[in-house]
Amino acid sequence: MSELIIWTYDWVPKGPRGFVRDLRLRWACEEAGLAYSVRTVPFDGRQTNHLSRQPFGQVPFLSDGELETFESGAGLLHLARKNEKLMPRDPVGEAETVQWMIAALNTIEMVTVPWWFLEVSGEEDNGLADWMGNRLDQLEKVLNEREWLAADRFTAADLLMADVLRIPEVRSSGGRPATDAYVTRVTDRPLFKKARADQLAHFAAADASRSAAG
Ligand SMILES: N[C@@H](CCC(=O)N[C@@H](CS)C(=O)NCC(=O)O)C(=O)O
Repeated sequence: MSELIIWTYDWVPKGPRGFVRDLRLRWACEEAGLAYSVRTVPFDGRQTNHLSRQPFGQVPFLSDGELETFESGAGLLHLARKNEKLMPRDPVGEAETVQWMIAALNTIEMVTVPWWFLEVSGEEDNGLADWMGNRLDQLEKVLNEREWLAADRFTAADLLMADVLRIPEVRSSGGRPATDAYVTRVTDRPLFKKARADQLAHFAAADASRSAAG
């Protein structure tokens, strides 16, 4: 079997630690029991230093033998196809899982990320607040009626949706108890905690080698 390699940065500032999207792939491998290793590209010079592998200079990307794929969603789908724990094999369960993975990225994260950028830029009136609030209200109705998004059990769709929603600021307006309970339920999983701890340890070790290098 070919070796799975998750590629991330060699270092990032403290702010994004615990949220860098290699965590999605680490967590998925852990849930599926897939062996993997983590390798790095330099954070410094990221705008140009690995464009042949990730055309936007970002991370993560994933290699699996000859195959290499960027975008955390694509990496997650690749892993989900390998293991039923992440995505059921029956056509209905699979379609539900894929549909909610795309919804996490293209309906929820597509507004939460720009909303958050405007928020941290100090804009007094965040013009995306209503749009994001509306999407989160709609999702709250769904989560009020079910424990998991697809196939009545944990899948890669929950992994991705919870990872999008766990940014504390996104849920800071409150008033969506089903969503809060969902995020807690998914991120209470021991293998999420392991993946997060591993990412934090990776960047802490990078601090140590940076300061040793002077
Ligand atoms: N849509 C991409 C987004 C990747 C992304 O935003 N990666 C961040 C780390 S979580 C990054 O590389 N940021 C540095 C940059 O954009 O220069 C994915 O899901 O893989």
